[in-house]
Amino acid sequence: MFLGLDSSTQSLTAVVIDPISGVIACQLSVNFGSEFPQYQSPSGFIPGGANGEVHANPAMWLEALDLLMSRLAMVTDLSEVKVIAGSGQQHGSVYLDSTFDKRLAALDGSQSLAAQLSPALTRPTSPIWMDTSTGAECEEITEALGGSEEVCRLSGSIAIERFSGPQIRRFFKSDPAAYERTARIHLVSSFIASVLAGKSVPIDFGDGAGMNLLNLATQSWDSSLLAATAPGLDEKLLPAALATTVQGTLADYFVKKYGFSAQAVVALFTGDNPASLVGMGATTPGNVVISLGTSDTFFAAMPGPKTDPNGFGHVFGNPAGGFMSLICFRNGSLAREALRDQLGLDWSAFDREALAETQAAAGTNLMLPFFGPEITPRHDFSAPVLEGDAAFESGEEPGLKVRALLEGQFLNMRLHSQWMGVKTERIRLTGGAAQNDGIAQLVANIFQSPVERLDVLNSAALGAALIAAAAAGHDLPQLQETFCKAEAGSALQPDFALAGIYESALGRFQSLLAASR
Ligand code: XUL
Repeated sequence: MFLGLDSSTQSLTAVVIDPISGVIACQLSVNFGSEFPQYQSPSGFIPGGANGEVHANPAMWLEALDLLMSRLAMVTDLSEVKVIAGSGQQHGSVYLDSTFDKRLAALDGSQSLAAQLSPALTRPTSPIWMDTSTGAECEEITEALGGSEEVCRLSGSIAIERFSGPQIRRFFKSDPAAYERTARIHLVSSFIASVLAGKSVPIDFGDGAGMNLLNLATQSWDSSLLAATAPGLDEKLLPAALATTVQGTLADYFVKKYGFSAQAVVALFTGDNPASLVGMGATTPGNVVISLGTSDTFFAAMPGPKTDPNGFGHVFGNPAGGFMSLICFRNGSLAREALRDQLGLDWSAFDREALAETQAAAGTNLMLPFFGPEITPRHDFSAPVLEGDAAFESGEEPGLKVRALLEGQFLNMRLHSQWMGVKTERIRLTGGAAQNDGIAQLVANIFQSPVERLDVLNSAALGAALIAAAAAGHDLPQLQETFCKAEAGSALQPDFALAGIYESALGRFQSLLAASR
């Protein structure tokens, strides 16, 4: 059996797979907010931070690891687990002094992980991906490199507030003595992997690319980015490596306390998005995952390290080798819900009015679907922009508005993923709104690609379990074939007759966008 863990913003999840019988043997989650109220982090982070700070306490993640393992041991024979791999929320960074590795090597089963390892933290809490406090540091790094294009060309993303490099720089500037005492900097992923391995293990290429520090072309820490971030940083990071590499045996602590085999090994952990790419069965170029959530995300495998000339999208390492894109759209469900409420509709009316009753209007009316600031494209929109016929612009036919909003969202996605230069051959759609047949058909029509829906609950933790099995020599494409199947009957073909209509709508959408910014 193979164990995948995902340490996300709100919870720690485990998925155990048996690749021979092709079954998920067990899935379990521990919710940080409800299980550990003493950390006062109901949604997994400390609310009310000043100046855009969003931090979480790493001790809480450690308590969750102990609790999850104890619950897993009650329902699974953990001595059957051969390899453990995992993923973490991306960008979160953990700062540790020189006692960390000694503490890891001497973990005592009679005490908790949190009690034994927390004293090694040089920064008591970790900035996570929701943090926006590093605007000044992003500017300084960008200036030192001679501009955003260069930071993006080297690292795959322009300097971004939530990325770990700017966060490290802010720590160095605000508490230089504590930075100096920091011997090791980990990401959430490599921190948890290190605890399991009983020694500090590297950051992988997937998660490492979310730091503005990894050189995509050489897959190693970039000396000019390191120098622009903080002094002595190279000594605090281990060389980055591929996720599927095994790092050593599981620490004795877990063997004795939870009944794992002494032969169980730990593979490198990666970021939750790279792990999801694996868990959604989308690691080969041509496959695209669109996740419809509070924000929408688009991610896809890429053969080479191409970067977004506009600097909106990100490039990370693909755990299966090669690269992947990640593009976030802030106005996802937020915008869908805002329009639904404005028009006083429920979801089924949204679907019916928009899509069944307005078929003939496909590609006619345009809406820039932004109810507030957007990041792709980066602009402070305040309300949607409309361009179309009188019935649409006056709002007398609400269905036309719904159609134009959804078309606008997916035209915007198609437009801002073109830089990847990879032809979309199959889209795997996930997230709440993916279950809506009208929306799924619209995605197929706009991208002119088949769309499948996937019945995967915990795609990152499942991806991690597949990485664990691949690290032991199982064939990854074969594993994906078994574990990442589309829901029966969920596949939709595009309406090819609409290809030209949406091609022309895409051009008009682009012009409207250019005129509105
Ligand atoms: C990606 C990002 C988020 C986190 C969520 O850049 O910030 O998707 O990985 O866990």
